[in-house]
Amino acid sequence: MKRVITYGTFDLLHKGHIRLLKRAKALGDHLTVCVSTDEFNAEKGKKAYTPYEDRKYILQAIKYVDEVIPETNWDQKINDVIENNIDVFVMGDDWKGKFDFLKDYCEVIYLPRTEGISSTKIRQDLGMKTK
Ligand code: C2G
Repeated sequence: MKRVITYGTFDLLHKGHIRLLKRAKALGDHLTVCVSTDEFNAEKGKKAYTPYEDRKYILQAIKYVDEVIPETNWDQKINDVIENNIDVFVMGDDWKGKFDFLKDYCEVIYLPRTEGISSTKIRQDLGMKTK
């Protein structure tokens, strides 16, 4: 059972998120998604439109997603990888290199982002605040 993990806010869910989750799941048999809590998003300087519980509920409905756990800080990844017996850590390549320290614990893969879409672009196009 090859176990994969990925992290994110997954606000205003769009095709870029789904393509990331689909490709992440294809790398193994089980995908855990670690979703930023509203409090952690504030630390990231982001304010999600959709509250954590709803972002979790939405992700749990996606066929590529097997488990959803909270991301509450920047420093939990090594422990998450060990505790969840993770084989592969996956992120979009806007994060390329940022999590290479995990290579001591699991495979680290950065996947090309989906061009032309982002939660920020959606907010801008809708005339919403982007932060
Ligand atoms: N993504 C993508 N293509 C897009 C937009 C996003 O592949 N057009 C990917 C990102 O690279 C990321 C995932 O979808 O791997 C989730 O994106 P965000 O919700 O924006 O996540 P982020 O705020 O970058 O949080 O500890 C890591 C952070 O929690 C990552």
